[in-house]
Amino acid sequence: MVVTSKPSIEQYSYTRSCMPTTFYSGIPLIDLSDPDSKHLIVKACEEFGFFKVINHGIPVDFITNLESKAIDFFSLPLSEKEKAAPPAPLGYGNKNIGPNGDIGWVEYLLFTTNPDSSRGPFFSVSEEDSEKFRSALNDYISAVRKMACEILELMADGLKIQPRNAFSKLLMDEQSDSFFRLNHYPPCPELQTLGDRNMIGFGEHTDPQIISVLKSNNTSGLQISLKDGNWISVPPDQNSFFINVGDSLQVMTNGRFQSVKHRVLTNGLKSRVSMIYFGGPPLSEKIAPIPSLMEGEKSLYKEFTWFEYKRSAYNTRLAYNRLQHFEKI
Ligand code: GA4
Repeated sequence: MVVTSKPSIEQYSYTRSCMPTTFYSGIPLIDLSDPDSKHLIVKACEEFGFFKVINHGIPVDFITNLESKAIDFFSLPLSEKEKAAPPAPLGYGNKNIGPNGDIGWVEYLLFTTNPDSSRGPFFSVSEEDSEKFRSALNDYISAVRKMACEILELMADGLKIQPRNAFSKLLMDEQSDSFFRLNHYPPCPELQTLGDRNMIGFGEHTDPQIISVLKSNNTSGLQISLKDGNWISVPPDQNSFFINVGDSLQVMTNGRFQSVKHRVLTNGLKSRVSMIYFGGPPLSEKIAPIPSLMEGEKSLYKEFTWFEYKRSAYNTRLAYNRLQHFEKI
């Protein structure tokens, strides 16, 4: 992160009148070992588009290993980070989010989970470090993808969709267009001088893909928007995963599940590190409501492929309602 002087923090966005440390206690909690979890998952996706997962079965070593490698990377001098993973457009990013002028108090590594492209330019710092990092990433991403698929299959069961891999097969497809993101939100001590304003680490948005799996350290900052439009702060939990419904799943369920609007607020004292897997379909996949969910209902959306949605999404600012172009009037 570039070291900032006081005046430059004014270039960031802020929100007023919310209390980032008042945590919301009603986030749905899904125990993956509970035989009833499929019904609870469906309910959580309908009401929040968001839930927390425990008993996930992901080896702790995979998590701590990747997290410590991410921290090592973000601790490098800026010039080293830029050299090790140049943005092209994936790679290391600092403050700038996406191609359309959004900025946040964040630095990150962003790449596709396709094995070929993740080989890319990462960690040219040392060949040995690169190899270790790649192996930590592969272990983590494979385990998280497996859990995401299990959750998508429970969703399909809960929705009585046949076959039960109707969603998960899209993530397992060799051509699946999935992403992975490591975010570092440095603390911003100058925040104390800002009164009741909160600085934006990552601006409000919904995720375009099917499902996102987020893991963070114990630092607060993540907020989600409830259906009534109120923002609530998610209590951090370093031992659990958080799941977001993405825009594509909203379409595939014909609006029964809602993609969740979320954002991250900057912390004045502690660093926040998060790791997010964005499970997406192949580029050529038609995104449309699953026929068995329609039962006499009309599709709320015009037909489109994931490629068309992505192309349109990359022309928008973060906070934009991307699905509106694809809604039937
Ligand atoms: C939001 C979810 C993921 O982080 C992401 C983001 C992507 C980017 O950072 O390049 C986008 C954003 C995200 C949606 C709209 C466009 C694209 C930034 C942006 C302004 C990697 C993704 O897939 O979509």
